[in-house]
Amino acid sequence: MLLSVKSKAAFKQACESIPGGVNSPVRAFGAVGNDPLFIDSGRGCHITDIDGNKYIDYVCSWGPLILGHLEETVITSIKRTLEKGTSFGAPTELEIQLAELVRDAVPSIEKVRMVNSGTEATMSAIRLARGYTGRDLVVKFDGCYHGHVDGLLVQAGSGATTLGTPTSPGVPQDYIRNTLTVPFNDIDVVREVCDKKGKEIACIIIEPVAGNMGVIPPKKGYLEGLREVTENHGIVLIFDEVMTGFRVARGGAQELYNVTPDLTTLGKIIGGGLPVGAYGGKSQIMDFVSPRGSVYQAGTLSGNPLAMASGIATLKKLQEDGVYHKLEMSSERLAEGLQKAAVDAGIPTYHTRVGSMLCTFFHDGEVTDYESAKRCDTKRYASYFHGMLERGVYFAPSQFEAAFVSTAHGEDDLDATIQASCEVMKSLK
Ligand code: KE4
Repeated sequence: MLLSVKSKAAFKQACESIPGGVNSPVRAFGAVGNDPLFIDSGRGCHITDIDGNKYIDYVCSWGPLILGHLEETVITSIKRTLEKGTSFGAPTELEIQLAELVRDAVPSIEKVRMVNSGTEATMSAIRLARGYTGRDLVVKFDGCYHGHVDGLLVQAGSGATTLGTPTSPGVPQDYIRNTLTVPFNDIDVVREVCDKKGKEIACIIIEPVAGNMGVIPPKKGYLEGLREVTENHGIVLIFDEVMTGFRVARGGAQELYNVTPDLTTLGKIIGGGLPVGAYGGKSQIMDFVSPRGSVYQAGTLSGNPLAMASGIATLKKLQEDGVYHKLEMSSERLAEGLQKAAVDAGIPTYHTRVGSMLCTFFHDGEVTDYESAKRCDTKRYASYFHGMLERGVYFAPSQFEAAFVSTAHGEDDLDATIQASCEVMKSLK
């Protein structure tokens, strides 16, 4: 049994001042039971909680830490920038550097605007698509999560699904009226909706690899189909690559699947652990954004120097030869080991992986969309989660999330994770 006296005390105290004791719902262990662990520090692929328990970390701050905790070039970059100040509310050359690093990796992005979170990025991209097309309707996909944007908290994944509120209270019907939701991975439904309402649809926003209902790759030809139907109807295609950007490939899912969206949203990795989001795409569309154009969007700390410095160092590191090959080898080793552990124990699971994001679905059969994801045995996932935690492995506290491998995960860490999974899977029989 884990020693978690200090975490329990901290959680009790946190609940006095913070709703649910956390600043983001999915951290609260609501779906897996018990109180959340309060983390004291991280280094490499490890985190240590305030009771001194050390874990191999596969949450990686929900994706940003693709280089692991305290990566030296990132920390040096932040420290050096800090010595010159924290924020000026005026342009800095760091913002140009990060913008150019993003453009270098994602050629479809001709212009990019920095914001402070993935939510801000998707919210702004949708406003831009509406302003550019003069249309109101937005299409999203069941189980995809694009942050807590009012109009997108409809059949949303991640914490919204984990905590049983895929469509959140507090969002007026009037907002939802303009949001159409369709199943992920079914191109015929998208074609039908566009045939019926194409002239009213401003944009279709999708996670090109779904990462918020567990990890679900697009079916063969699906993204190409989306590109074709949006072209035909003059609909802005938005790839929400907040999670997949610089994760599944340096150029994101659009590089991996060779499908080019009109707009891309980014976050997580481009901040290297500090708050950054971004949206970008064709100049023809991006030039509608204020002050170049009239679609308004702003932010006090957008382009914050420390966050830019962190993102710049991270993206520079990801330009190095062999980084993505190492991530691929590590992720494949882990995925194969986790799958073998489940098969050897006779536990019905379905395993997915795209690059260094992966998922073990506790489901006997394929998981290709939200409906099949929701049929997972979340209780068994919770038992697995705690079994792994007790063996020093920290996976996401929800079946409807992804596990992330970083460049800091070494073979010993991966093999220890696989060994722990063999033991825990056997204990689930
Ligand atoms: P943020 O506002 O949390 O920075 O980004 C929202 C967002 C947008 N798009 C995608 C594809 C995302 O995955 C996210 C956020 N991801 C969740 C984890 N699945 C963040 C974790 C949390 O909510 O605490």
